Amino acid sequence: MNNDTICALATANGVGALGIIRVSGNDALPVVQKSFPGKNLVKQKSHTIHYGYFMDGEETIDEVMLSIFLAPKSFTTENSVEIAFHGSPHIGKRILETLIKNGARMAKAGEFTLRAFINGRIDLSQAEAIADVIASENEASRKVAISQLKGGITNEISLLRTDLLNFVSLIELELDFAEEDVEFADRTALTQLLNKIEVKLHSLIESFQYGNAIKNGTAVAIIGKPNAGKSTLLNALLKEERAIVSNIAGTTRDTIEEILHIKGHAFRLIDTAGLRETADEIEAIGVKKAKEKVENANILVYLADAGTKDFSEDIEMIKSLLRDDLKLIICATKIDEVVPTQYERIEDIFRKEIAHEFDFITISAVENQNIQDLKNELSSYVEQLKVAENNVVITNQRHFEALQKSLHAVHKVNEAITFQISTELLAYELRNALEHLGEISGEVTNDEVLGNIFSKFCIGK
Ligand SMILES: Nc1nc2c(ncn2[C@@H]2O[C@H](COP(=O)(O)OP(=O)(O)OP(=O)(O)O)[C@@H](O)[C@H]2O)c(=O)[nH]1
Ligand SMILES: [Mg+2]
Repeated sequence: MNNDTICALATANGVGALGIIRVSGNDALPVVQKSFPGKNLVKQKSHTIHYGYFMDGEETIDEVMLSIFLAPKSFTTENSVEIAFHGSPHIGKRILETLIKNGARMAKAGEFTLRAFINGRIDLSQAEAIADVIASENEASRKVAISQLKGGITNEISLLRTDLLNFVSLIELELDFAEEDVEFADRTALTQLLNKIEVKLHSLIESFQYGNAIKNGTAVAIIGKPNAGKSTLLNALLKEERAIVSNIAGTTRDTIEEILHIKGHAFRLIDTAGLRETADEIEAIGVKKAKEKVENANILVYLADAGTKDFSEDIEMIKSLLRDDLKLIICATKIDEVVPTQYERIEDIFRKEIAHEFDFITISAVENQNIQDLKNELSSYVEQLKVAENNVVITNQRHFEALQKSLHAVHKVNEAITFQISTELLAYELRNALEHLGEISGEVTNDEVLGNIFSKFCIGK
C-alpha cells in the first residue's frame, strides 16, 4: 500500500463559516509543517488542536486550526492533519495548492476511505455505509446506514462464515485422507448449518426490497390511456401544477418524475405518455419510455376513465404490463362525472378479467376525492415490506447480488450432500459459498470491485 501523502477538501465546496482540508499519509506532518512555522508539529501529541497561521512561503494565507491524529488512531490509520480555515472556497484552493507544493498530492475520490479499508480499520460494507450515511436524506435511510456503519451486515455474515469455514477445514482434511475413506465432517451437522445459513440469507435478501425502498424510494408508474387524467393525478398528489394538463389526448410525451414523501418514505412518481398506438414519432417514443418505466417500477397505478364504455383496451394494457413482483393499483378516475352506482360495476369488470391481485380505488383528481386513499395504499406497500426493528436491512445492490450468489452456492452444497457427490466437489462448492459471503465484507475482493465502489465517493471522503 502506497502511503504517500494525500490532501483534499473535506467540506462542501462553497462559502461556509469554516472549511476543512484533510491531509493523510506518512509525511502528513512534515508537509503541513512547511506552511505552519508557529509550532513544531512532529513533537505534538495525537488528538491535539493547534492555532496558528497557514503560510505559503512568506505570505499568510489564513488563520487556521490544525487537528492532529497520529497513526494508527486516525480515520485512515495513517498520520493525519485536518486544517480548519475560514470557509472561503478561494482560501481552500490556496491551501491545497500550497500543500501540493509542499509535497502532498490531491486525493482521488474515496481515497481516504479506501485507505481506512485497506489498512483494516473498516470493512468494505462499512466503507459503503459511509457513503450511504453522507447520502441519507431521511430518518429511515439514516438509520439503516448507521446500523451498517456499525458493522450490522458484517456481523451477521461473518458468524455464519466462520461456522462454514470450520466445515471446509474438516472436508479438506477428508481430502487429505482420501484413501482411508473417513468422514471428519458430520454431514447432518453440516446440513443443519447450511439450512440455518439459507434461512438467514433468505431474510437478508428479502429485506432488500425494503432497503431499496428506503434508499432509492419506491418507483410508482402512473399509466393509462391518453386523457385518463394521469398528469392531473400527479399534480393532485404533489399539490402543485407540475405537469401540463389538457383535454388533448397525447399531452404528456415524455416521462415526468417527482419525489413525494408519504409518512417518511420517498416515492418516485412517474407520469408517462398515455398508452396508445400512435403515428406521431415523438409520442411513440414517449409510449415506449412509459412501458420501460413500468419494467423498473415497484407499483403500477393504472388509471382508467370511469366514463369509459368498454374497458377491454385497459384490461389488455394491464395484462401486458403485469409482473409477479409488481403491485397493481387500479384507479377509476373522473368519478365526479359518473354516478356512484357505476363504481361497483367497473370494479367487477376488472376483477373478472385480471387474475393478479390488485387494489381498486375510485378517484377524482380534479375534485381531490379519495386521493388520500391512494396515498395510504402507496404507503402500505412500504409498510408491509418493513422488516422487524433491529433486523439488518440490505440496501446495497452489490450486497444483494453477493447474497443471491451465496444462496445459490449454498443450494449447490446441499445438492452435493443429498446426491453424495464426491468430497472434492463438495469442498469446491463450499469454497464457492464462502467466497461469495466474503465479498460483502471485502474479505474476498478485487481491484475492479474496489475501483467501482470508491470512484463513486466524493473527493475528500
Ligand atoms: N372531471 C374530471 N376531469 C378530469 C379529471 N382528471 C383529469 N381530468 C381532465 O381530463 C383531461 C385530461 O387530463 P390529463 O391529466 O392531461 O390526462 P393524461 O392522462 O395526463 O393525458 P395524456 O398526457 O394526454 O396521456 C383534462 O381536461 C383534465 O382536466 C377528474 O378527476 N375529473
Ligand atoms: Mg399527461
